[in-house]
Amino acid sequence: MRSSYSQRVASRVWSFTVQVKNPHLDTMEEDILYHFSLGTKTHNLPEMFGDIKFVCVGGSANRMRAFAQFIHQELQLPGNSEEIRDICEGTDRYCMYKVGPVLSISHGMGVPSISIMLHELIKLLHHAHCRDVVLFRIGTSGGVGLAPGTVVISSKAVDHSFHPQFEQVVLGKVITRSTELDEGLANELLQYSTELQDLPTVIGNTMCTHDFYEGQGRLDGALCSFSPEEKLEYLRKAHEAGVRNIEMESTVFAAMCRVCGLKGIVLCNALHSVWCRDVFVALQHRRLTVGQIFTCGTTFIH
Ligand code: R2B
Ligand code: URA
Repeated sequence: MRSSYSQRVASRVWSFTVQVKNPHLDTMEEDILYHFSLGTKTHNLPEMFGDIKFVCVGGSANRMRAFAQFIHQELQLPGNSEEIRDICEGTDRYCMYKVGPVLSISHGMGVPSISIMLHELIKLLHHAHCRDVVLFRIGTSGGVGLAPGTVVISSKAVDHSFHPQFEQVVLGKVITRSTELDEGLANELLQYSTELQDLPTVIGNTMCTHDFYEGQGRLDGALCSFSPEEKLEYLRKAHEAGVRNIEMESTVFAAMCRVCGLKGIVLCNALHSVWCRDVFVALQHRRLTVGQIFTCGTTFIH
């Protein structure tokens, strides 16, 4: 029989606090989490969030509400899952739902959007004195040489040159941070996927781009500065470098989790293969994504 999550936590002797890496925070009288519409003076963050063990983040507000409702039903929590409240209702930047030990948050599209959310989330978990938190990005992506619907568990997030790094400009200078993810957790999830029916899953590198169109080699944007052959050559090189899917948030997600002592997992459904693209298949698989990700998330909690 598989051991429970808490047994696994105990056997790993986990006791990770969430570390903010900013000495200035200690000197501040109040910390306002602007884009969550929460603050240390206006809200009792330890009481509201102290028991959080899993944070699941994804791009779309509707999807993350649906995810929270699904978890609510899976955990058989009291009350009507239709009535779960958006904790961030004071702002329309992100939505946030708490269901038992699970926090479900939307992050919008692209590195700048998820990065703002992650700064405030990490501070929130720190102020709430949360321990042993695992952070999942559950998202959509374009597959590279994969059957549509395949789930990719990221071994690392890589940049446009296939390097496992995230470059952040700070005071006009580039700071480079590592984007390696937890190999043990990735293997654990892969193991679970073998127990589920019809859940093709692979571990691979996830390439994070700063654009959906030219940045991902698409020929159908408003601009296109390359030929179909050049596109295929780039994707072939990406595949050779271990890239199995492409999305737009994983590098900053991985980098910030690493620096702040959080276990981070990136789980994406490859909506379609960018080598054999079919918009209708992609749309059908959008529904499948949610189903598959639910299964992964809930299996992990059991
Ligand atoms: C996946 O899907 C979005 C683009 O359509 C982007 O946020 C991502 O990473
Ligand atoms: N998200 C992306 O960033 N790219 C895709 O191809 C699909 C979803």
